[in-house]
Amino acid sequence: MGRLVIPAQPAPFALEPERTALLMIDMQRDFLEPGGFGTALGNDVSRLRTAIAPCQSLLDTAREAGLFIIHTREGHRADLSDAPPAKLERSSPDKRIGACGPMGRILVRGEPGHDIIAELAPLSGEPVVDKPGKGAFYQTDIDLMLRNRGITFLIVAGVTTEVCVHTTIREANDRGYRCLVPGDACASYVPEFHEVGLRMIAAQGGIFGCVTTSAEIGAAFVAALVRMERAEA
Ligand code: C5J
Repeated sequence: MGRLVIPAQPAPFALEPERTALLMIDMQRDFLEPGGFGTALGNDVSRLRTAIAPCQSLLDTAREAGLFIIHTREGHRADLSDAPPAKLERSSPDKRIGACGPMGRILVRGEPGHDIIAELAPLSGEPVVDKPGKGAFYQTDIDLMLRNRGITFLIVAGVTTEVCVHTTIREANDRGYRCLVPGDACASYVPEFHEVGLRMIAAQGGIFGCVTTSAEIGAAFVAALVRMERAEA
């Protein structure tokens, strides 16, 4: 498909599709549907749902272009042996990780709330990485999977902007990946954290990466596919 240049802040982002992966961060029922971890922390989970349609559009684009797609889920073993006490202690016992809620035990692997929302269900062949922390690189094999494929560019979307998306981008940036963040495909329970989180990524010449929209990414890939079809005709 050749090199693509996507309009972005603070500068256009050039990527090679063959070396690009889409990371869909934690689009789980526990964060996006009432009755899960988001609700337990006192949040209005409907705020996160603005990211669903842009994430669907990104998945369509990535699948059409044959990009490597990885979905992540934050959660813990049933015995909580991989959950640090500092993380467990944050809320009252009936609302913390491992407590029983309407979607099963909160943020526990295998429970209904831990699943990715139906709208963004992974297709077969798209790996799902279970992570015990905020960052997708912490205590997971994601770096190995990306390096084995020769991936150096990441498109990172999901929730929440300032927590798991930000932590993942920071981890990726330190490991040398070039990150592009479609801001409309990320969301936060706190709108100003979302805004400032995106600004922080693109600040200081793109200190953690570049910020764009799902529409810009879609348009760049469509244009590249059209160019390819014309060249082949
Ligand atoms: C949080 C996440 N917010 N996926 N997790 O605890 O951002």
